[in-house]
Amino acid sequence: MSAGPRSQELYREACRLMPAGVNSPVRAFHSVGGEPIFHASAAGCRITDVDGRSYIDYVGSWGPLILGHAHPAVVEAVASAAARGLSFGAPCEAEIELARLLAETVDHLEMVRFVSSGTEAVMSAVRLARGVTGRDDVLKFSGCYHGHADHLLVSAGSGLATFGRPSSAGVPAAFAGHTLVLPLDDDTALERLFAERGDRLAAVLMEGIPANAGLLVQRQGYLRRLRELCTEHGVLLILDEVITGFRLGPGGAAGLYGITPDLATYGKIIGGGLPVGAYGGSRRLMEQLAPLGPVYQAGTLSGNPVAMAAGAATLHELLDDGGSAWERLERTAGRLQQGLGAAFHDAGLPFSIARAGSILWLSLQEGPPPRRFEDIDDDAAERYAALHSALLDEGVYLAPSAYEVMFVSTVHDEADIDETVAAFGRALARVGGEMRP
Ligand code: KE4
Repeated sequence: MSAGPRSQELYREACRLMPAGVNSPVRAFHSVGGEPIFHASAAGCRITDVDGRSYIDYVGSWGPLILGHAHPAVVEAVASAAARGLSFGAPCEAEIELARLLAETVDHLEMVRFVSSGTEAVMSAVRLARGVTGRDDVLKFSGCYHGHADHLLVSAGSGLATFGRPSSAGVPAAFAGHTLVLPLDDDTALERLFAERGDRLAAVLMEGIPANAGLLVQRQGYLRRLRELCTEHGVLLILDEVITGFRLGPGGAAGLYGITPDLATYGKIIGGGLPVGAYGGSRRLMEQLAPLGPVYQAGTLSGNPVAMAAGAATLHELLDDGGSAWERLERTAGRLQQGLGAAFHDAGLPFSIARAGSILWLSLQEGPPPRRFEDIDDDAAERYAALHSALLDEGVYLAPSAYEVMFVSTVHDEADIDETVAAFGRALARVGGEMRP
């Protein structure tokens, strides 16, 4: 599918002014081919592009829009807040309301600090962990993404427990030198690393459920052992819930797995579509932050009243009806998983669908969904590209990357799901031949 004429015209102008015409690389469609589609408006679960074409949306702005686009309660909260002032750079009641919603919902959040992105939240949580422990090294896992702070843009070195190598130009090797990288789901490698270096680790960073290289659902036993090892070695466990926070339920991945992190990071849903990130944990840890403690972090638009209002309205919609929102999400996403499974089965193609609540990932390879980045079939990305383009023709909008997930919202209904499944059937009939390994 090619973008419409107006979208193409805008893309040419965008490319003149912004690198690849985008403000975040994955949006450029480079891994799926074709040109990005310029969005004109969106409502509910549907997007309308600048050429008047509409699509059922499963990107949801990469996760924030659990209530769908332009939810009336969120739009009204934003408009009302904006009319009272767009930014103060000073304490305001809206910060208390969102902080209270987080602290009252998530047991391990005694205190939070708001920032303006998930990257800032994770970067700051790592600095806090280093400041509190006096240690420098941080462990992350290959395939996991925690934002674009220099020391976290690292890829696994060869072998197992290795110090990361910068995965981006502009990151000095020294900046990656305190970041260790392990493959996920490898008990032996984890035990060995803690035995050798546990007393030098400030923190372990783990996505609630790794969802940036497919959806790599981890074993509860693996996560519980990670928690034990952190406790044994005085290492802070930072659970990165930027995607999973309030996506999987009120307690996020921590609640789902029964894991209590020392610090947790949030973004996306807690901003309701506006720029909000947060990190939080015990009072003991959080009061090490400036101006009370020695760990510095700041931000001009941190706690922005309009963004706080969007986040609070979103969380109220999710929390106020006693959790039924997540029950609806489970039913809708389960229907989608079942329907897509049937469509791929009828097409005779290798696939598996990983799902955690309203997050789904199409793994276009033989066998069960991988738990480790290293087990993802490189060729699957090409197969995905053919499907992505064909689905655009059929009015379904998936992320322009084989490694990104699908998000279902509370406003996707059975008819939308059935329409999506039918679109997949038509798309697979057209491009299934290109997708065979
Ligand atoms: P932001 O700085 O993009 O708000 O958050 C960074 C981040 C941190 N932690 C996790 C687990 C994340 O998934 C992210 C950002 N997610 C990607 C998409 N999977 C953002 C989309 C993009 O980079 O354009």
